[in-house]
Amino acid sequence: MTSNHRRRVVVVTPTYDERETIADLIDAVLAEQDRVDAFELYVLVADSHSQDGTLSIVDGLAAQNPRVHLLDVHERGIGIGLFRGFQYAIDDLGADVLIEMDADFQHNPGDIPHFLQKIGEGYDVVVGSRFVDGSVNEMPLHRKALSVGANQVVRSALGLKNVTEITTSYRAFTSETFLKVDPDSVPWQEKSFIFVPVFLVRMLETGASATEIPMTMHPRVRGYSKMIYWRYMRDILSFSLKSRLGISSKHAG
Ligand SMILES: Nc1nc2c(ncn2[C@@H]2O[C@H](COP(=O)(O)OP(=O)(O)OP(=O)(O)O)[C@@H](O)[C@H]2O)c(=O)[nH]1
Ligand SMILES: [Mg+2]
Repeated sequence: MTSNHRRRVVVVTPTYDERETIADLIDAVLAEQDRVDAFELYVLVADSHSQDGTLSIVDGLAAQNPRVHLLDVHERGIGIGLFRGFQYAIDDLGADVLIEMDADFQHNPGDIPHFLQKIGEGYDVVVGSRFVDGSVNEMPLHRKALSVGANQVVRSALGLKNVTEITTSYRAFTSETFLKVDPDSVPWQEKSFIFVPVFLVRMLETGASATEIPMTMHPRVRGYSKMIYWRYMRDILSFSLKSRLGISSKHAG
């Protein structure tokens, strides 16, 4: 009966064409249940109507396992997948805590207990970082350089001091914190990945207590990348400049 008091965690993973990893990822996430007694783990795959069979793989797994859920958001964009996924996880799955995580195994499911330990200590937002002691970043050099640059630009433009990592999408936060963020202040309908850094900034602006944990970042080995770098860098620079100049737009980005 103690399980009645366990907090429900929904790991929301956005997907577009991830048939090569999604089944293994779901297994690996749910296998962490044994290491997180105080929480109940669920997975929600928020898919942009993939063309490669991802939908039917997840549909099949969801039919067999009540811990697995699928949301087809129909439109393209990581922001739409994540934002609609968080809403669905709270409204339909009763999430107390959300974890935002990529589906291609670049984020290590083994880090989940470390995120949840910090949530258990009372933090509202826990950020996985490649820039704190103990982190492991196996990305190629040019990708490392890009992430260092993008993080520096946003952090210095906004004067962010308490987080070192804004660009990778591996975080845990409470549903309460998500609900405090004004949907109009995050560019969740943009097709670029700009949603990822802006969403974290908006959560921090709610006054949420935040901490970072070291994370392990692997290069992608299966499937293909959907990141369009020039678009992302353009949007990062534009967001940083607007923030610096105090210009607010309805869909900031
Ligand atoms: N729902 C949804 N998810 C997406 C979309 N584009 C990307 N994703 C997912 O967002 C996550 C990150 O996308 P990636 O293509 O891996 O981007 P990245 O990790 O920056 O780039 P790589 O290092 O090259 O993999 C993955 O789980 C993708 O499947 C989209 O249009 N809709
Ligand atoms: Mg990736």
